[in-house]
Amino acid sequence: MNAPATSKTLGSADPRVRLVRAACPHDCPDTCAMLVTVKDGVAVKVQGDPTMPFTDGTLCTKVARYLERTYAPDRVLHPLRRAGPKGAGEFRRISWDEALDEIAARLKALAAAPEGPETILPCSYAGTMGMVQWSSMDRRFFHRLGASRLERTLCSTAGKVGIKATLGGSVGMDPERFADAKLILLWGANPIVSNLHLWSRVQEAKRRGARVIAIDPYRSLTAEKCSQHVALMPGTDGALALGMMQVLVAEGLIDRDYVERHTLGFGELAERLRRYTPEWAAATCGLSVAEVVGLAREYATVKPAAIRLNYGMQRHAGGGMAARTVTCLPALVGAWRHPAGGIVLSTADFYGFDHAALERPDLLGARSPRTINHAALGDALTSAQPPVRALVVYNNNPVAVCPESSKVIAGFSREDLFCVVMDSFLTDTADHADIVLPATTQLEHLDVHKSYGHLYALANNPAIAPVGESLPNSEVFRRLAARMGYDEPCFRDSDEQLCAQALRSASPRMQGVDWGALREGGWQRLHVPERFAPFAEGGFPTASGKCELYSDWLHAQGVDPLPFFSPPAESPVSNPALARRYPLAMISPPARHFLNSSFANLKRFRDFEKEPRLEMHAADAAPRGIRDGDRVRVHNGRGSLLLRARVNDKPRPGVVVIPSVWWKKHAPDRGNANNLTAQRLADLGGGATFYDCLVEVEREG
Ligand SMILES: Nc1nc2c(c(=O)[nH]1)N[C@H]1C(S)=C(S)[C@@H](COP(=O)(O)OP(=O)(O)OC[C@H]3O[C@@H](n4cnc5c(=O)[nH]c(N)nc54)[C@H](O)[C@@H]3O)O[C@H]1N2
Ligand SMILES: Nc1nc2c(c(=O)[nH]1)N[C@H]1C(S)=C(S)[C@@H](COP(=O)(O)OP(=O)(O)OC[C@H]3O[C@@H](n4cnc5c(=O)[nH]c(N)nc54)[C@H](O)[C@@H]3O)O[C@H]1N2
Ligand SMILES: [Mo]
Repeated sequence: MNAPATSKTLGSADPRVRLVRAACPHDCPDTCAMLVTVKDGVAVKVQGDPTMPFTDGTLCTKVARYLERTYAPDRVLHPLRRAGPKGAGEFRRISWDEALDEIAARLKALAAAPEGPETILPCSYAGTMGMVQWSSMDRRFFHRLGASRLERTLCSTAGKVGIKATLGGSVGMDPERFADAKLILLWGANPIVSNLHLWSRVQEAKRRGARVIAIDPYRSLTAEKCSQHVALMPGTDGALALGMMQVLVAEGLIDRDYVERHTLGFGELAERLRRYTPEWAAATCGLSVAEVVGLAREYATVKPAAIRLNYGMQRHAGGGMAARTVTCLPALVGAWRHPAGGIVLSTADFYGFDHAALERPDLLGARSPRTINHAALGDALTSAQPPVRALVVYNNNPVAVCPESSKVIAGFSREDLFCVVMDSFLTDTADHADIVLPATTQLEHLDVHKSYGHLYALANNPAIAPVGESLPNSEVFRRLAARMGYDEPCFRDSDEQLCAQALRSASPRMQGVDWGALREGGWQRLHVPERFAPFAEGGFPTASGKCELYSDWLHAQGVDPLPFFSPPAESPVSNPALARRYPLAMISPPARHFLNSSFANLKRFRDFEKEPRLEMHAADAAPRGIRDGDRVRVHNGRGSLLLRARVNDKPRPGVVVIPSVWWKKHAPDRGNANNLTAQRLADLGGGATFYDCLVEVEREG
């Protein structure tokens, strides 16, 4: 355990007051640098670090109130053992020794049984993004054990693989440069809600005369403030990009020089584009031909042009190919030439953190345990062979966030499944646990962070001692490893050592980023120029070094090497019979005051969001006799859900929106949007397809 540490550079006149440099742990591209004021051992204030350029002194409404989370009255303070039926959330207090002894005994017995350790599954995701608490000692533990491996596909893998095909990795333009762009496309992105510090850059660009266009089926808070809103049908982004590309080629709007020097396969792409007319694209997307053609012309002629692609557009069956296709656009018009031009979905691969050192996959030895896809956890828990017999959940609330809840809940309700949940709160998932272990929040543990939305590394110093008996994830796995008899030295590494290991890297961009300095200063920019134009002279991290319009890498995986339109799985075109029964496309993007399902337990944030709601267009509400404020039942073949209807014309016709992710136990009928979503996987990366979901809506009562 690490003693709370203070940065020497942050002195205070009052000896009882300390200022601690910290980092926001949440799964958000902004990864803010925070300053925590501590008085007499109690955290009394959190604020955005004014010296950190991307954070620029501000935090979002949720994290500005992080103290309410840390000191919430409903924090789990002690280990607990189940004292009622699964799901009832009835527990009694036990000691850490009792809890860890029992867990180790159960895991040992399963590992020694004929089916072996594959019947054990770690189940973790993005509750915290710090390297130590997210993926270090835990991974070492499960690798050593030989447990089933979890493919963590809930969020981004389809898009990640899609852009890897085109650009070579999760790289792109520097989000800090958006302020200098003259045209900004917010493509499947709602930065006011989910990427607030990028929005400040977009506003700055607007003040300097830039046009900002939202491409989104929903008139989000962001779309409302844009110069133009292109409201396409969900899952049709690939078609829009293909139609735009045909216009670029047909009208001679291509940057020939850039394309010749820095792309691969333009000839083949141009040939492919013949089938994708703007008329076809408009019909497929539910747009006018003028919108498609106008967007293409503006994109090619206004420079510099920046695209913020975000994960909303890849939660569909064709999401991977859609992300790959949109990502071809900047090279065609030479947008990469300028630091404020190009596209960015994620900046994660600019970092060279040493994940192998943290996670130690070598501890598997020659074993190659099965993998289980997180997006199909419901199926895994109800039908995998050999069955999953023990589940260790941390940084994750799968009962609320995984698709097709009926199956997920059936799995978690199995009496023969031994389930451990490590969390700071009694979530929907914890209610199903046999043993609950209290987890520290970010103010109570040490960590080191990268970001997927800027180019800085951050340190998180613990500001206060753990609340109650809570422990960091890393410490729980350290103690479990000792009980299992794992005597490799790596199981005794401290959190401090783990942070240093994460940063030990030969990557040129990590030059000068060192744990001692980072811990002291809180944040450091990667070794990249201030006005960074990563691909102005090509140099993409693909096999060819070029932007791959034609991808041998995809071809080798049996995927079409050229961009093509891969439609949603649930749409009138791909499944007309289903669309007749369930004619509305449902999406469930982030609610502004929740962070996935985090913060949704705190009354303040629920009050901001009021109640679980379904937003719809009058053109869909009227024929169903639904008026604003009515109670409605949303349903499909997978489930049903009771909500309050908001008839506000924000979703385009044909689309309904359920801001998410509510805890089920706070909803009128103990359900949330994932009662309706499907476990079907996306075309690339095995990604989840939360927004590929047809439903019908009826007035209730
Ligand atoms: N406040 C808040 N911030 C968050 C989160 C949160 O829960 N709350 N979650 C964090 C996480 S984990 C992530 S991954 C990011 C997500 O960040 P984003 O990817 O920005 O999030 P989404 O809201 O899923 O998607 C943004 C927009 O995409 C639209 N959209 C949905 N389907 C489509 C489509 O097919 N095409 C197009 N063009 N648009 C579509 C939605 O209507 C939404 O307005 O945000 C992070 N930030
Ligand atoms: N319908 C629908 N479903 C979705 C989405 C959607 O848009 N619509 N979005 C999807 C996306 S993009 C994502 S990323 C996933 C996110 O799903 P999750 O990764 O499960 O994220 P959270 O809901 O924030 O829950 C994480 C849990 O981790 C806990 N936690 C936080 N820090 C720590 C820690 O240090 N230690 C331990 N032990 N626990 C900790 C929190 O208290 C919280 O209960 O949800 C997905 N589900
Ligand atoms: Mo996510």
